Amino acid sequence: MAVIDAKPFAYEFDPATTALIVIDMQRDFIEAGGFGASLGNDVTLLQAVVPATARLIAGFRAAGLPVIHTRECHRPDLSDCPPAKRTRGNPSLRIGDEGPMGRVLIAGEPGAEIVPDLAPAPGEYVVDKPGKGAFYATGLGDHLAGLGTRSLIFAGVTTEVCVQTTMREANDRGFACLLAEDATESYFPDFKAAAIEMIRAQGAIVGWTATTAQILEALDA
Ligand code: TIU
Repeated sequence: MAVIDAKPFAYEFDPATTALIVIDMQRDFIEAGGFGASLGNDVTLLQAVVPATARLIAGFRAAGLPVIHTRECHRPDLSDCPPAKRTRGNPSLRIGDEGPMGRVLIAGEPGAEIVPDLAPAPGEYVVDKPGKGAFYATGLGDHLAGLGTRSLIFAGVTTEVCVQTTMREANDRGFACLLAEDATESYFPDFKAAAIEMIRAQGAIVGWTATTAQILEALDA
């Protein structure tokens, strides 16, 4: 067993049954002209966690452990996009509209791709998901069951939306979840801080948190 001096207490895991999940590090959330920007957000905040996320991915690859990537996106005919999601609020571009990176949040369009620095390696599992959580309406649960995964390390964006939703889904499915604090980001720094607090409150009610350096050190040990 490996151990991380995590918060709120030590996180013990068997690397052989651990996977990394990188949530939605897509151009649509991280670059100008995408879905995140269309909602009125400052996307430059999210770019800051690309290097730490890249180090985490490299560490898992070097250890021969699974790296799983998710992408929030919809079918071109929008058949998997509930109208309640598409019509929500007053964005400058709606899901499916043509933007500078192609149609917003549509599978196969440039904006839906993962940023080049974090591109999936050949053979790595990529989950296209219509919701904020990565288990809803995807094959992720079956894939993890096939791998025998028990522990999940999380990175990606945004902390309080797709990362937290997926961690909660995973926690309910019996996975021991740990979030890399410096490899996740929100458009709202206060929301990131609050999400991290609520994940690890009440004796790790949703999961643990630790730094990328701590995680990599534990993998090396
Ligand atoms: N808007 C926002 O903060 N996030 C999302 O819509 N999706 C993800 O978090 N991936």
